[in-house]
Amino acid sequence: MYLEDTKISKAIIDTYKDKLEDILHSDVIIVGGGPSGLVGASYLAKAGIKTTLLERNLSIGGGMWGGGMMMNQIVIQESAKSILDEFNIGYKKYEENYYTADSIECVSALTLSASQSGARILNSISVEDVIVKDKCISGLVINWTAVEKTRMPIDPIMIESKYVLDATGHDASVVNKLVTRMGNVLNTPNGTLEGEKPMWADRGEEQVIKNTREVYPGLYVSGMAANATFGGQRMGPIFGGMLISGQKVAQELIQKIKNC
Ligand code: 48F
Repeated sequence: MYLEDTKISKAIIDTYKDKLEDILHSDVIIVGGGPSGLVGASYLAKAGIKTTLLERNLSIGGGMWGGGMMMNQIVIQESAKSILDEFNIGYKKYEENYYTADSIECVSALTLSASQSGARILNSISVEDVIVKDKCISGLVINWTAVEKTRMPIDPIMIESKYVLDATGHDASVVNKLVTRMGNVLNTPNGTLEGEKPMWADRGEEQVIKNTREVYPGLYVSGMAANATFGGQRMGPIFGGMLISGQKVAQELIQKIKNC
């Protein structure tokens, strides 16, 4: 059958418009498609929560693709092994409490699970600002990453949600924007970002789970953004904490949304 050039274009325009319309209102918007954001998106969507995940880059996966120094292997500890099992990701025991997995398989499996669970995933979109009403985050301001990168003077559009999850890694870019706009309003010791502390894998992995929580009404942090916000150590290419952080934030949000 003959393939019409413009029919292909129209199919893309029509169906992408549906996606954009669909994300105008979400229960949870996750900013950042790294490991913690992807795991969070997967659990939330599986629980029937309307979840949107926005990623600045063309590819989903954040810092996981490159393993350690571009050697595409990651390390996972015992406490996160059950999450690998749940997502059907293969791993090998290296030593007691050290398991290795292929970073490409991990990103692919987490992305497929989030997408097939019903999370709406949009790439090449950057979150550039927050919507705050009555001292509560109620949505985000978004634009094409291409606009951000070329600094074209083009106005963004706005989307709403009950909750926002900052899963933007080291940048903690949603939290940073909130502080720029509102001052020291965070639920941290100094009301502002406490900043990431030096490398200490063992400590950082513990802290990232503890630091995964609400930092301002309506705004949660997970993954490295949680340690940047609450002042935790960095931990490098061990990823168990990232996975557990995504699981923890999803469990908390599911409970909050279902109880209200
Ligand atoms: O950094 P990232 O992988 O987040 P994470 O889940 O995982 C951290 C680890 O990868 C690693 C580590 C492990 O021990 O320390 O660093 O905390 O992914 C964050 C994603 O957020 C995107 C960014 O492109 C990346 O893919 N991102 C950042 N700012 C924005 C954004 C923004 N303003 N809008 C949309 N996406």
